[in-house]
Amino acid sequence: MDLQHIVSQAKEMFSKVDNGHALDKAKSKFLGKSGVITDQLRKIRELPAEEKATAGQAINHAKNQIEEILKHRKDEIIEHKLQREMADSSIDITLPGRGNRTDGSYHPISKTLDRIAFLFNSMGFSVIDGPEIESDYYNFTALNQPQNHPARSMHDTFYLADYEYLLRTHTSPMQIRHMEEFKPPLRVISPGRVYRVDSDATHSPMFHQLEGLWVDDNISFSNLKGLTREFLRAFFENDAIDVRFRPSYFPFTEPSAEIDMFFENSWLEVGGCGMVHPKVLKNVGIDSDKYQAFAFGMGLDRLAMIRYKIEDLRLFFENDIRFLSQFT
Ligand code: 2NL
Repeated sequence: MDLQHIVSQAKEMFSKVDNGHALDKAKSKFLGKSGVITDQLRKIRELPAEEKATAGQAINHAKNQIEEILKHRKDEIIEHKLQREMADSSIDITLPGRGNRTDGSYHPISKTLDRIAFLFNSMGFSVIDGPEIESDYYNFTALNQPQNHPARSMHDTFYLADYEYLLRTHTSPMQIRHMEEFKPPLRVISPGRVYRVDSDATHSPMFHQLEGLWVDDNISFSNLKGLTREFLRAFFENDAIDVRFRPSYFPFTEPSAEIDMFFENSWLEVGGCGMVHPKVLKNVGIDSDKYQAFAFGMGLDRLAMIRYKIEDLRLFFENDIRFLSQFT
């Protein structure tokens, strides 16, 4: 049989198959146990001795050619398969990136708090932080609200361990702890989560309070008014904002006032304040003949609602991404 004819037969057969399995089958027709080339090699035995060497060389040459063609075709098939897979795939690696969609953003309450901390820092206040689970003593008794004091009913909360502990109803307990630990003069704000039994569009069982405290030997009620007014004007970026103090009552301050501000044609209540009650100062070992102190409390959530014009307090706590992503 003409060896070159066998080689071109192999070439033609290999070129007609398009997958590895079919190629293996075609290969065995030439190089397998009973393949054409194997057959030829076997037949060398029958040839006269002087022809054996030449025939052997020729057959091996043909065999090498076929193996070469096979390898080439195998590479082609692999390459085609890859090309086909890339064409079918929905990933277009030439498209530009879509950006990182998992970037988070600050919660409006956090942004508001950062801003408030910055403003008070610039007026010499430090920020203090403390436990949300408090003892009855720090939340009520130290603040001149002993057991059975009627003002306690306005601050009903969630209790733990048979009423021995509770979720703080204001951040004042932290200020009490601070006055116990450090000597005046003191200037701090204590922002944080507080809890009350209350729930509707403008009240949430958990909300954020911002309290401030200044203890010094030459401060007065008029400083308190000036400070709260300056803070509100800076916070709302409006130097024309009017602030009004309305007489009020808190067990821990005397005198006490509600803080109202004139905003977009009406008076809004934004917090309460007063001169710290002498009994409270006595409870923390501060001599009220030597020092005066004033304190104020505001709803952080309420300040954020006014600033961002948010109508419903509950939006802050529902974690709806459509709401939160507007505060990047
Ligand atoms: C409000 C009113 C207020 C205070 C908080 C305070 C703290 C200490 C001593 C005395 Cl340690 N007073 N804090 C005083 C008056 C009012 O909060 O409407 N908060 C949302």
